[in-house]
Amino acid sequence: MTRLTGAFLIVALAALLGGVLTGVLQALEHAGLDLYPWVAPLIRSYYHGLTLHGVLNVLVWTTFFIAGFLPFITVRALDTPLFSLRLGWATFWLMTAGLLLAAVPLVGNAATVMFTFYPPLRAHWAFYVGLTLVVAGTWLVTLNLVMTWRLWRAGHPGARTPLPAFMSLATFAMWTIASLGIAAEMLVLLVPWSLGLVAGTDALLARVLFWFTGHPIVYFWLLPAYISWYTLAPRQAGGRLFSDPLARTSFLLFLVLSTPLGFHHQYTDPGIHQGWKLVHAFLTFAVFFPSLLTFFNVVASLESGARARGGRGWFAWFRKLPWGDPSLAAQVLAMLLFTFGGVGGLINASYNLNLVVHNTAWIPGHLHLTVGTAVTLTFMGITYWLVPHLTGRALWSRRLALAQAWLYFAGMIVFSNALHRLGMLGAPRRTMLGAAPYVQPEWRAVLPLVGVGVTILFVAALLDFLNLVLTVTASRAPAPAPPEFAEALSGADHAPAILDRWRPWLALAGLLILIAYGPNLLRLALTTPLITPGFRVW
Ligand code: HAS
Ligand code: CU
Repeated sequence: MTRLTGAFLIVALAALLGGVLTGVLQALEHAGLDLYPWVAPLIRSYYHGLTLHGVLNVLVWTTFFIAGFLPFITVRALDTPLFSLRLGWATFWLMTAGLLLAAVPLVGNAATVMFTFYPPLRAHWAFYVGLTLVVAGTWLVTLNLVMTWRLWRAGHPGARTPLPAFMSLATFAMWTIASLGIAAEMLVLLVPWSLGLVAGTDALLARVLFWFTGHPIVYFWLLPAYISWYTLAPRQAGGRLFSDPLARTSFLLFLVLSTPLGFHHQYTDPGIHQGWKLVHAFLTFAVFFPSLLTFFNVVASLESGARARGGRGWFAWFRKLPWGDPSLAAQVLAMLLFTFGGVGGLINASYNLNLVVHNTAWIPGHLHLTVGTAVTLTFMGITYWLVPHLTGRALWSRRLALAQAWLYFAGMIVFSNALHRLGMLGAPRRTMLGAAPYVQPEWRAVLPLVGVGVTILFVAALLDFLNLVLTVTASRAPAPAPPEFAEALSGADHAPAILDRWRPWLALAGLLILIAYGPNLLRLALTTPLITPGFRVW
């Protein structure tokens, strides 16, 4: 199990490094420093680099980290071995093979279609087939987790599923339902089209299927970070989880509500009645709620730790958190920035405000606070105990790790603030602004900050890699024990039995998806002629 988790982690971190290196180029380009001519044989254009950055960071880094981390958490929480280690390795190799297949056209500039791969941009078939294999691999993770849980259940009839395992299962159950959209998009539209088996495609149908998965995928990235915030961080802070039943409720709400709201990415798309967009907007406001529950529960838990360490006052206790622990510090800093990411998300979700920010630099501002900080900085914080645990070697330098977390926090404040401001001034996203003739004077004042922020972020990321590499190669001290799961002030026995059942919630999730997507998908599937030709614009 240790080696399996480690294998996933290595691929994840390698992808993060690739994404970081390509990301720097984009930001410096915005700040007026065009380095693309220097890397021309490797990266052919701004858009080639941008696609690499997006795919490696949001799709590969997250997915591989999660596919390694959650099975690790589950078997620890259930205190049983994984149902099948062989299935685990088969999953790893399937996902890695898919990744390598997709990487060939990606690196070779034959799949410069951004991480959203909207048709009629057309990539090489290997890109679509490779990504499909990665998704299929994640379903095998679900299978392994479910079987592990069933074996545990057989030996523990009537017992409440331990919270970390329950949350891991809920995360993968949610994702497995959500990923049906992208699987359909790949198998029905993109793969046959890229192979030349069908003559054309359709942008709207593809986008609907893409966002069916594309919104809930953000919770597939977020929930593993939440698992750490709920089940480990309170203990790392010296306290207890405030409420176990409330935590379960939050994850069940994510299971039910994550998928049926993808139209909030398509407010400006023609061909979908605005009434349906309104339904998805309201459901988006509903899925805000489990994050508010999380906010309350996690802050109360951290507070219990800080008070146990002598913290006083309404807010002053905050300083009494064990700030010297880099793993916890990274996660609390990630939480702080996530609050702003959440506020921005609400703005995005509001139909009329979305019209102001859609397709502007505001959106990358939002996504770097969420997946780029809440998720990534939390995962970095997790590696600070997980890598030592897996290798048996203590973290090379705790002080370097602390510096890394704070630098990342500071760099992201500068960077994301600049992007949000640029967006409100109308600067478009996904654009090589240095080459755009329409750059406004008021953008010019803000653009250098994009470069400054990213330079700080870049240093922080490199410090992270340096620390991990030195941990593996040069650290001699034995690793301390990994953090235990937090006990709860209000424990699992307070949770009503319905909170430990799957069928009612899965049925409810299916029903809501049917209502929110059924009529539109049916109409589009029946009426859409697949006639749009593919384009290669790079
Ligand atoms: Fe989003 C676009 C709406 C959350 C990622 N989002 C994106 C895109 C990405 C993304 C990648 O409605 C761009 C896609 C593309 O390329 O086009 N988003 C939301 C809403 C939420 C939200 C309502 N997004 C996320 C998360 C992401 C993510 C999470 C990744 C992990 N987003 C949108 C919309 C768009 C969008 C529209 C489309 C925009 C457009 O026009 O294209 C909510 O789920 C957010 C809820 C979050 C909160 C914050 C809770 C805070 C917590 C921390 C508490 C602890 C603290 C510690 C503060 C309510 C839990 C304090 C400590 C003490 C001790 C005091
Ligand atoms: Cu969304």
